[in-house]
Amino acid sequence: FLPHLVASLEQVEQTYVMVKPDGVQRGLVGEIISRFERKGFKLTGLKLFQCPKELAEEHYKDLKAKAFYPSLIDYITSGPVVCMAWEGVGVVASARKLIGSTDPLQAEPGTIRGDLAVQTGRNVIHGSDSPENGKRETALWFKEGELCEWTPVQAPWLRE
Ligand code: IDP
Ligand code: MG
Repeated sequence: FLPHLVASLEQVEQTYVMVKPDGVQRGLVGEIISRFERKGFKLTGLKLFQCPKELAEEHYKDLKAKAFYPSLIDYITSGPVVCMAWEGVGVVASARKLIGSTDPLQAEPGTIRGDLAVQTGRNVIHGSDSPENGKRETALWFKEGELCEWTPVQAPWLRE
């Protein structure tokens, strides 16, 4: 039994995180990126981007039947977003914890939505809800060549 081998077999995940237009307009981009940076995950993609309507519709296709869907598409396309791809063991669930509950009034203090937002329709950030969606959404929002494979110098100081 070799613990370091078991650790190296742990699944490295990808998640897609996005500062929504309200977060960009409110000047929260640096604050939000720094929370993920300080946690210790690896940034593999980053861009400021005006989302076309078709992409917003594809991203949120599971919510198409909801009454708020049209206003959600308007919201996401109302100004530039900041698209991020983050990588690491356990990054999908951990990012969701850093982000907090969908309704910012229910989100715990210390989370991004709990600290920085008040309404579900202006909840400043998106994060993928499963490893499968992390891969799917990263591929949806980033083109080939926009992601970087690299080794942060801090890697041996984050995981034994
Ligand atoms: P999540 O972003 O926490 O994963 P989802 O249920 O997947 O939450 O909903 C996606 C997004 O749709 C939310 O982040 C929010 O912007 C919007 N949304 C969800 N529920 C409502 C609602 O009841 N009113 C308005 N917007 C909503
Ligand atoms: Mg969701």
